[in-house]
Amino acid sequence: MAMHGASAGRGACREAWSAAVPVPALVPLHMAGVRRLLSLLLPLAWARPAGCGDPPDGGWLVGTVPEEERCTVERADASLTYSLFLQRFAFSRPVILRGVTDNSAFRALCTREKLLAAFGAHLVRLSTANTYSYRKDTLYFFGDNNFTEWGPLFQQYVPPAFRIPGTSPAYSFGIAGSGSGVPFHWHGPGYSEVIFGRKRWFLYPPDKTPHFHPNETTLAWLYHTYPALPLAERPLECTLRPGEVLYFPDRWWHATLNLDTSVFISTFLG
Ligand SMILES: O=C(O)CCC(=O)C(=O)O
Repeated sequence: MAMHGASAGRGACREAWSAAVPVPALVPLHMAGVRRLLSLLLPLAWARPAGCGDPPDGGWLVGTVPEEERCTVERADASLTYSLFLQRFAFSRPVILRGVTDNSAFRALCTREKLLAAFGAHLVRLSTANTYSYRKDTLYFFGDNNFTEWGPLFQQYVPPAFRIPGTSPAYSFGIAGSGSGVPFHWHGPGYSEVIFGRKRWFLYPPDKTPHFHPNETTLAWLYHTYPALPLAERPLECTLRPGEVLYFPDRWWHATLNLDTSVFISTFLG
């Protein structure tokens, strides 16, 4: 896995990373004890926010999967109040929130180098879709986090403040290669924030079942099914970038496609 992406310049910071030393792939060798994990993470707790010393794109690989022509998911900024969120979005449609939380400290812990240092020796279970038995060709790490091991990292994450009454939050942290994704499925409401990379989302309301085949990956669906959809049958869609948080309401169909290697964290409201 390459250490740095091909995205265009981040000024002076870029040079420092062009000679990055390769590190072992993020593949687990054995389960380590909590004691060891904490000792690995402790120095990270003092990490400064991402800055000049950090690689562009967190050291994660930039992909070539295309973005949508036009983002059709509404966006809101920090001026969105809780009552407006409840009124306009919580129970009716998705929204992308920008500038609602500052996760620069968490982001600084999620560079490839830092995650390898803290978790590179740990066993992780790779997942794919969670409603059907899809062909396992876009496996990636998400949704099966051991909260004892990953807890110290999660403690640094600042989730979006808006809650849905009667629900409580649960995190799911993930790292995914370019071209991987989860095909259409639905469940309860939640948030998904991109920490590094880009993640493209496709969404349909609960009463509009998407055209898709349970054994088809999102990438295959994008190339084979999506182009033939009449405009009126296209999903809502948008590509999320670092710092952006998607809110999806209860039972909305959604599929994801990781355009780059992406690092992300979901907050499920169950
Ligand atoms: O973030 C992803 O790629 C998949 C997340 C998702 O759709 C889910 O966990 O339900």
